[in-house]
Amino acid sequence: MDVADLTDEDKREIKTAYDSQVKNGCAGLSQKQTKTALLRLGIKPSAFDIEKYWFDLDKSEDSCLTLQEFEQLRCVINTDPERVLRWAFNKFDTNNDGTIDKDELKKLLTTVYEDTEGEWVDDEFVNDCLLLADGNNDGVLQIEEFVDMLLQRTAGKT
Ligand SMILES: [Ca+2]
Ligand SMILES: [Ca+2]
Repeated sequence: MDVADLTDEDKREIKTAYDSQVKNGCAGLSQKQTKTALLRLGIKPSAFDIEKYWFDLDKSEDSCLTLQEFEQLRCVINTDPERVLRWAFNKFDTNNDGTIDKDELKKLLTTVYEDTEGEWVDDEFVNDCLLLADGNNDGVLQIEEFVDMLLQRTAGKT
């Protein structure tokens, strides 16, 4: 979808959601507020959609999203989950060896599940995910294994 395809009503809804999250004295939406505003529009962003959008716009993490940018995000979100996941894979492959190992996977799952307290993304959980997704049994995730794992999860399959 393109911004030009939005109806006046779409734009009103988007503006209402945007305005509901903008705090006094701030020039726009933080990542967290953007997520809340999208949820108000009935859109559930994946853990990486918003981060990647910030990255694409070349914004720093604490910079804010304008209404115009929020409209664009509304149009491009959820269009290409695989591309977003491939981006996330490279981001979390911190030692750049082309695979996600256990430590990298743990950080990634913590982000996916927003479990900053480490409440239930523990070593056992990470091991289970790795076992399930590791199709060729080499103990690390290749990009295809990783994309399959998360796309299946978001599609609600087992
Ligand atoms: Ca790696
Ligand atoms: Ca593997």
